[in-house]
Amino acid sequence: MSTVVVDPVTRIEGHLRIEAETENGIISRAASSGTMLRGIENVLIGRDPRDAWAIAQRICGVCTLVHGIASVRAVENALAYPIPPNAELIRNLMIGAQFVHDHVMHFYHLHALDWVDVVSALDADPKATSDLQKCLSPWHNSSRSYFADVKERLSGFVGSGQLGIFANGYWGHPEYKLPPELNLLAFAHYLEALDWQRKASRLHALFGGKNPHPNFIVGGAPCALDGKSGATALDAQGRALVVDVIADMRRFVDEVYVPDTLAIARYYKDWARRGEGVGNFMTYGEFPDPFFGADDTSRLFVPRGVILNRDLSNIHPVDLDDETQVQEYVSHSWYNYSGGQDQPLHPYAGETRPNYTGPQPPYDNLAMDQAYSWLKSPRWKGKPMEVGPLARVLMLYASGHAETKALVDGTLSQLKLPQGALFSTLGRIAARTLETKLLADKMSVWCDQLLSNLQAGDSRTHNDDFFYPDTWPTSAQGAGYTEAPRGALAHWVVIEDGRIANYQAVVPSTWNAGPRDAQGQEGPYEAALRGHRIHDAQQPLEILRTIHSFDPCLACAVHLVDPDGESLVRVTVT
Ligand code: NFE
Ligand code: MG
Repeated sequence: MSTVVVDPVTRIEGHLRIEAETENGIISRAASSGTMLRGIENVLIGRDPRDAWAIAQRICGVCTLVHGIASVRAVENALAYPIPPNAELIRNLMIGAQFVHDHVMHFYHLHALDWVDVVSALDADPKATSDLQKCLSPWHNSSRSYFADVKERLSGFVGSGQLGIFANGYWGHPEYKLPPELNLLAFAHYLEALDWQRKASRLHALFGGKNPHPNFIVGGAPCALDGKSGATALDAQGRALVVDVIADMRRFVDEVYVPDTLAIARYYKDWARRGEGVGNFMTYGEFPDPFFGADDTSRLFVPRGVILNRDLSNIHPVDLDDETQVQEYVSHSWYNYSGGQDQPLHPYAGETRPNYTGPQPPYDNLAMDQAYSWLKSPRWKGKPMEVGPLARVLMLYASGHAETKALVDGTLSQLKLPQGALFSTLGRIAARTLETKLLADKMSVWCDQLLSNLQAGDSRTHNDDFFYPDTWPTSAQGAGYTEAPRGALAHWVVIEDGRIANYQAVVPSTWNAGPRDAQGQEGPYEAALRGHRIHDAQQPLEILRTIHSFDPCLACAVHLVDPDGESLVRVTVT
């Protein structure tokens, strides 16, 4: 047996170590370890719950808005404080924009280089690349001279010997299968996506004042639409910009992201049989009907539920207040629980008490039967759950959403793959692309609704009802959910005498990247790695492909900073 260690995994947010034990080159078991501690949950205790969103949002700089949303919803849920339809629409638009921005960035900047060999692009013929682009979509950057120019820029990089952000790739690895022209085309779009995302961010700045970390408010959205309070983001110019930004997002998704995903997937169909994972999927759901509000979870655009053992014929209901459903274990985590290490806790009663028990860095290997991660192990009714784009697309598909069915079935038939191919590394990537298409289109609908509300004279964006702590119950608790790009996210808040008595966030990357539980059940990353054949242990590209397909964010997952924490920068093989 040998062990492949990837530490840190790069092109993610935060600090992740993967250890994979291999027998004859095949992974027999793996450990996923979050190696840095941060402390946001504990920072929130004792504060005014109306301020929690601003602090909670600092959990992450990637999914910058989702913790703000989960936080204001938790407080609104606890204090039964409804918000007006326009606020719901603005939140839907902001969450939608986060998805589209985040997924495109993940595909091109964090994941593409696992599949696209940048150095091979130097062998591409610009004319053939131009023909390929014209065949894939009507995207405007398609001329021979455009691709000749991109190739020139790339050879400047390589020729200078300074690959910069492209250094340390496993270029030339035999698992790279794309022809040079597709490599060049994808590289061109890598650069274009950097520019595109700058404009996409403006939607958050318009509604929330800034990006990253737009502003929120408990009880609504913090922007005026009536113009009474002076300047408003949504004056005629602002409205035109929102429409323009959404059109720009949709064009890039339709003409670049979707066709690129399909074109690349054709060469990697064997990845539809790798990286299956735990086979259980969970969504909290997202995008409330603006007229019914977030508490009416029967009307969410992405439904709430659980799929067990890949059985799409049965959706199990999820209740965030039921203390027997969502629970976190710390049996293999560097935390203490006051009631016993193997006794899982529901987040209302959750505890965040760091307890590092070693090994002392630098260490060679983790002991998988002991504590080995700063992540907890969340479980739903005791079972590990995969969350994220695949879970959401499966939930839409299983609940009969016509557009999703058409998109998924169309994609499978174009790639000549069976439905079972969805449960894989490739399925996860395709699901992310398809949900981006669904949501970018949906954003136009929410935008139209918002503009017609305004036209009809409803410009309310927040609840003006009396909302001061002396009107609150002495004690209250609430759960605020959202779907973050990486999956189901919720915050649980307990309020006593107007202050936060307990605050717990259970985060998508914790669901996916968490360690084993008291029963020894693996988390989704760990399960997904089992069975991978590693072609070259010095270049563990296969591990990166499957781990990146989940889009890890360890800043989110641990959300606790150890000033003395060291991280090891190495890839080792023992
Ligand atoms: Ni930091 Fe996050 C998303 C959240 S991942 S990126 O999406 O919540 O766990
Ligand atoms: Mg937590």
